Amino acid sequence: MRRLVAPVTVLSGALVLAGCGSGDTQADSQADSKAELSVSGAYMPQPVSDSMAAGFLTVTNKGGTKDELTSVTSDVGEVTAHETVDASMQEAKDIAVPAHGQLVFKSGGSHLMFEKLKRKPKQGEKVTVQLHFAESGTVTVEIPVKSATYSPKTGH
Ligand SMILES: [Cu+2]
Repeated sequence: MRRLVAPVTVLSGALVLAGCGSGDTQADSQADSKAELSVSGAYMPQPVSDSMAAGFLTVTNKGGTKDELTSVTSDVGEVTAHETVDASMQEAKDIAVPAHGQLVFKSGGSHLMFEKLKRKPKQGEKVTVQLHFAESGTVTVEIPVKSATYSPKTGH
C-alpha cells in the first residue's frame, strides 16, 4: 500500500453523519423522499507526485433515502475511494450516503485517490470526475486544483 506524499493528519471516523450548518440547507418537505444529492467543497491539492493525487469533497443527501457511492471515474486517471483505517489507507467500496446525512472526504480521512495520472493537475485547473451512485446515477463534479498546502476553512 502506497502512502500519500503530502503530510496528512490522521483523524478517526471515515464518515461524518451529521451536517453542521454548511449554509446551503434547503427545506426538506418529504419525509420519505428519494435520495437527493449535492456535492460541495470539492478540491484537490496540487499533487506532489507525478502519478498520484488526492481529492476531497462532501456529498450531502437531503432526501429521505440513503444512497451509495459505487465507483468514481475521471479522464485524468484511475480513481478509487479510500478510507483511512489505523493510519493506513484502504480502498472503500459502496460507501453509504445516509438519508439526511453526508459522505465526507476530507484530509486525514476518506479521500478520492487518483492514480496512474495521465497528466499532472496544476493549481488553477479543474479535474472532472464522475461520481456513480446506486440510486441517483452519475453526478459530475469539477474539482478545482488548489495549492499543494491548501486546506479548507471549516465554516464553523
Ligand atoms: Cu489513498
